[in-house]
Amino acid sequence: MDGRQAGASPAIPILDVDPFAMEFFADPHPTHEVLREAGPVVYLDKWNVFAVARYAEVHAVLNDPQTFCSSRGVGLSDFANEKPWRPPSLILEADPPAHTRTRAVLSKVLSPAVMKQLRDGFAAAAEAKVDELLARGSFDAISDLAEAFPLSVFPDAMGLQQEGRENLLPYAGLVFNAFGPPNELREAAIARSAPHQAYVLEQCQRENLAPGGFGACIHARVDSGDITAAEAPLLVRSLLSAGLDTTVNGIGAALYCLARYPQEFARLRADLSLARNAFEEAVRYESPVQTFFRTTTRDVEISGHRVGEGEKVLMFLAAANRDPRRWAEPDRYDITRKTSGHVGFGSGVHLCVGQLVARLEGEVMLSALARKVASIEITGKPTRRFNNTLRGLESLPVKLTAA
Ligand code: OVV
Repeated sequence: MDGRQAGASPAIPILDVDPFAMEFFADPHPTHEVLREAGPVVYLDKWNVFAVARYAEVHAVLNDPQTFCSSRGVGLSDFANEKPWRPPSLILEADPPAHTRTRAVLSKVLSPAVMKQLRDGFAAAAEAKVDELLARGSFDAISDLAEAFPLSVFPDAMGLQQEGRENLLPYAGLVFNAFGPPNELREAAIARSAPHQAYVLEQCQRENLAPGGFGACIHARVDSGDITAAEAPLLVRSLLSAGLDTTVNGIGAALYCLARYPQEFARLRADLSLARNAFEEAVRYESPVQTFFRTTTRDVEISGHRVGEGEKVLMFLAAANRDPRRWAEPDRYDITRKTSGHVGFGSGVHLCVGQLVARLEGEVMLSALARKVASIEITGKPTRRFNNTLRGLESLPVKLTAA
């Protein structure tokens, strides 16, 4: 006997890859290829998880939330066995049917009609930021632009007080590190988290959120009976967790792409209507959110390979977004690519509920750059920021030339 039985699933390759190690973060793409080519599903024995890195399987897992649930956590930690580091999110870490009601609330708060009201203000802020940076000439494209622009629009759109906003990026960094394994990144972030958590807890309260903002709009849904008074602060917390660092890294990705591929920046300058797709393609190309986990709710076959109940399945969104089975020239940043179907915002019932805010920020910034800037030159060595879930730079020294 070779240990196999008729009808048994073929062996799942076991890989000695740590996708939460610094060496991996420094250059993940060769290892993404190894993961994709090893098979439709692999096992990573460093963290005892199954993983999918091909587009078809990532898409399939995202679109079967009954089998691949979120309510046991979308990080490595299984909430069925371990106490979560904070009360679970009512949207991210929930499954239908509970998820459906909270999702509907945030979906309305971040709707196309709301984006229409925000657009002119966001566009004016983007133009002012680009004018200011053109006057400086040389600056850091991460701190001075990719962080500064979202910080100039998102906290106001939320309705946050001025005081304490410096806690927002550290809190988000913590949230995204906490999805990872108990490595140094996660443990250090949690160890320093008390002031960041205290700030966010306080700002989620109704009395601290200005009228007209996303936060007040969430609390208003208590009065209409859609959510309870206890649920509202937690839904505000979701926007504070997911609404800033993600767009920082999305805009950072787009800047890094346009700086590295000046021919694509030239194409954007020649046709401003490409701004929105240039941002979308940067989300595909860099995948600011690299990974999420699901947990199996039953024994399941993934492309003919058996996975038992209660197993963590790691989805490599970034690897799916460059799978040559799905994308032509996947490693090329092409602002006219048909980007639809990329999983940089996820897919299925959990598809990013804030994607319209992200796209609005990305579009107005790339449009302002395309109108006002002739060239983006990288003037120093970019350095990488390390996070268990987010991919992005710490620093990108650039020099802009006015159009
Ligand atoms: C998509 C996302 C990331 C991080 C946190 C949350 C959501 C949340 O709902 O808290």
